[in-house]
Formats: sequence, structure tokens, C-alpha cells
Amino acid sequence: MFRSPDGQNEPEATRNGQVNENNLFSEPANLNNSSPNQITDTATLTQPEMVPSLANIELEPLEDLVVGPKEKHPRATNHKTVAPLERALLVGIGQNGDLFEVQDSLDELEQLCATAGLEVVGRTYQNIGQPHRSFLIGTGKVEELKKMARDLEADVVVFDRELTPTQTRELEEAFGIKLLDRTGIILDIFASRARTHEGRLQVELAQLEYRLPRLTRLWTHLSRQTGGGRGAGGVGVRGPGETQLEVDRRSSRARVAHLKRELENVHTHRELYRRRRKAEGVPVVSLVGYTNAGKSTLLNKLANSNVYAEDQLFATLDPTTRRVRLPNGREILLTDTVGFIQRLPTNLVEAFRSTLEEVNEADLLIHVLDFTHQNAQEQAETVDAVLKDLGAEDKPQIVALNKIDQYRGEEGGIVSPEELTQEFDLPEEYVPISAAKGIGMDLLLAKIEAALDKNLKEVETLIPYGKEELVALFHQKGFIEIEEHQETGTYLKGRIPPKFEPYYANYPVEKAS
Ligand SMILES: Nc1nc2c(ncn2[C@@H]2O[C@H](COP(=O)(O)OP(=O)(O)OP(=O)(O)O)[C@@H](O)[C@H]2O)c(=O)[nH]1
Ligand SMILES: [Mg+2]
Repeated sequence: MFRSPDGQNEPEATRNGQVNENNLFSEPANLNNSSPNQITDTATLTQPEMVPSLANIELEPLEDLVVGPKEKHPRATNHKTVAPLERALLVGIGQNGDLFEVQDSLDELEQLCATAGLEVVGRTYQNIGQPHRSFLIGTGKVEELKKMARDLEADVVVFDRELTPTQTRELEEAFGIKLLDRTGIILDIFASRARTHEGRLQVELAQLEYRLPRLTRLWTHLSRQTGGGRGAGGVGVRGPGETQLEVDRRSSRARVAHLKRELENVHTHRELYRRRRKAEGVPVVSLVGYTNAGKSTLLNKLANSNVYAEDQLFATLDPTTRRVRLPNGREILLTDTVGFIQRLPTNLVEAFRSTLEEVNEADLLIHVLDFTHQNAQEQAETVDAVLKDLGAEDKPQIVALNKIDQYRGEEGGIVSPEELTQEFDLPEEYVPISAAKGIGMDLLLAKIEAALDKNLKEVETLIPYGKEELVALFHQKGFIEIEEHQETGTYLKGRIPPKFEPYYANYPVEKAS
């Protein structure tokens, strides 16, 4: 049985030297390690009929295609030194058909509030049948909440739902103190996390669109008063859009239009990157999953990198890509991006659509799931629903059941991935791992290899001498099993992405007659 309870063992991935030690900001790894110079002049290659010109395929190193925020550690949201924190009273809403139990959802909201820098001083909930148009909750509950907020000296009431602008206005007036909803909190966290230009634009757009219909005089007045030095306005009104609160709606709308245009430019740029990546033929593997599942920890383990990973919701916002070498020598681009959450705000999904839809470009998804979380099932369903919404539900997927180091077997010890696979009768595409301890990395890498190999074409070819560029191309893009220098040329047997197969069609292996 595999044991690594104390983390003393070297992580498997680094022990067996399978991972690439380079990352974006260190020495560039040379993609063209087989024979870089032989294929730079791609225009000289013979071009088979009906095959896109190789001259369009850029073969320069991938360094500039590997993107991500350059700061290792983002600024912390919760400035401990700044006092006092705003005191929050949380209100859960239970409705038939909800995926999460009301208390579980409140637990999550509490974590979100802590991440946003609020001090939670109380929580309550109401099961509602038909939502009240003005207050969402019943009028009796509104009175109860007013009293509770007064007794607890709360500065803010936080609803575990996205409230309509009318409900926000009515409730705010009823309570006389600041009112936030789940969406406001999530947007606030995103605002403090965005690092890249695109990320900042997207968050600002989502915030403006969310706030515009909610701008009230009371709100603006209160947001000027609160905050205690944590940035004008405090939680929920912080971020790139906060100055916009002071200007009139018309200029806010103009700003929205401007942001949309800017984002379009950024997206055109991103599209170019995408096309170049595709042309490179290096498979893209995307980490997806619920927030805090361990995606960044897994990226760090596999790519030996130092991406920010923390026990907080939405630690990662901007996508980061790192190069990883598989045991069979093949290189992949591994992408880590924003985590999902139940009731992901609509504005946010829209603003981040282009980032989120990157999963559609991936050759393979690794769905990282916190196997030990009490809501693992609900979280998995949420992720599946978001993937479906993005149109990525049919992508090949491996489910990495993470944090198994926290799982205890009958005898109280850590259970190996193999034993867990047996115990839970896990299907082929599931693999139990511990990203933090490096357990199950071999198995995961083997599954990634197998899944990607399914996309490759078997090729057997005899390349005449003088066409070395085709040999080099095979080395770079494919996976060689046999290479022999024969009398008339180089014999190659292996697998290659389908788009490169036609280049070898002109050079079949002569069959002995
Ligand atoms: N015990 C244990 N903790 C883990 C494991 N993997 C990740 N964690 C912890 O889980 C927390 C979240 O990890 P991250 O890698 O930041 O998770 P993420 O999925 O990137 O989260 P977001 O970026 O917030 O969406 C951190 O405190 C990690 O140390 C694991 O295998 N075992
Ligand atoms: Mg992360």
C-alpha cells in the first residue's frame, strides 16, 4: 500500500523525473529538442494535396504561448491590520429543487464572506415557497431580521441569493443598513483577485452591469460612510468600478460600452494565441472544478510551478498555463483557471464567457473534485452543469478525486488510489489522488497519456533521405515507437495527431511483393 501520510516521501511526479522543471518564468524549455533547426524552413517541405500549407504552422518555441499572471502572490483581500471589519448577518433561502441544502449553502456563503473580509456575526434562513416580489422573504421575517441586525450590531445583511434590483432597494430601505447578495460578494472577491488586463476588464464589466440597476441614493450614501479604511465603500462596493459609483449612470453606460470594445480587442488577440497553439499541435489539457478543489495545487505538482494556491474560495481567477512532460516524453499544455461555484452570477459568466469557453479548446479536461468535501456530489453536479452551459459536456474527461490523504479507511489509515478504486468500484476515467502529497500522480499521468493517445493516428512511413524535415516533424509532433535508418531512407513507426498524417501519405512503407 502506498503510504505518504506525513508528506516525507518525495512526490511521485518529481521523483521519477516525469515533469518538466521549466515554467514560464524560468529558462525556456526547448520544444524543438529533437532537431530544432531542420524544420524552421517549413516552406521547403513537399506539400501533399489537400493539406494545409506547413508554412502556416509556426514552429517557434512555445514560450510566448504559455500565459498567466506574473505575480506569484496576489495581494491578500483580508487586511488584518485594518479595523474594524464590517459585521455581517447572513440570510439563507431554502427553496424546493435547490441543489444544495440551505445550511450547506450558508456554510459556503460564510466562507465567501470571510474571503471578502466580512466578519459573520449571525445567520438565519427561511424556506420559501413563492418568493415575495419586493422582499423575497416574508414580511414577518423582514421584521425579525431587522431586530436581529440591531441586536447583533450588524453593518450589513447578506442574502444567499441574487436579489433583483427591486428586492435590493426594498430590503435596503426596510433594514436601513447596507444590503448585499451572494453575487455582490462574489464580484467583490473577483475584483480583488483579477491580475491580468483581461481579468480586470471582465470584472469591471460584470460589476458595472450588476450595480447599474441597483444604484440608489441610500446605497451611494452608505457606501461613502462605511468601509473603515478598507477602500471607499467597503465590501461589495470595492474594486475597479468603485469610482464609477460617483458618476452618473450615463457615463457608467458609456464605460460599459468602452469595456465591451476593449474586451473584444483582447479576445481577438486571444483567438490568435489559440490558433497558434492549435497549429503547434501540443495537446491542451484543462483543469476544471469547483472552487477550492485543488486545481492549482495539482498544476503546481505536475508542472513543478508556484501558482497561488490557498484554502480560500476563488484563489485563482486568471487562467495560467504551464508545460508538462508526460512519461512517454510527450509535452502537454496544462491550464488552470477560475473555479466554479453554485449560482455563479450571470453577469460574471457573461463577462468571463471567453475565458470560460477556453475549456472548449482543450483536448482533455481533468475535473478535479474534493473527494472529502461533504458536498462533493453537489459540487460535481454544479461543475457538470457549468460545463454543459459552456457546451463542453462531451469533451473527454478524467475525474481526479482529490485530497484522498484526508480520507481514512476502516483501520484509520490512508487508503491507496488502487484500494479506493476497488472499494468504490470506480470507472476507468476516475483516479483518486492527493495533489498536495503527490499521491496517485503516476496513475493520473498514465490516464492522461492514454486519453490523449486515443486521438492519435498510427503512422508507418519510409522517409527518403533529403526529407529530414519530415523526420523532425514526427519527432516534434508525434510519438515514435520505432526509428530505423534503412538503405533508402528513415523508417518511422509511431502515432501522430491526425492533422499531420497526410504529410506521410506520400511516403508509405514499401510492402515486399
Ligand atoms: N489535504 C489536502 N489538501 C489539499 C490537496 N490539494 C489541495 N489541497 C488544499 O486545498 C486548498 C485549495 O487548493 P487550491 O489548489 O488553491 O484549489 P483551487 O481548485 O485552485 O481553488 P480556486 O483557485 O479557489 O478555485 C489549499 O489549501 C490546498 O492546500 C490535497 O491533496 N490534500
Ligand atoms: Mg486555484
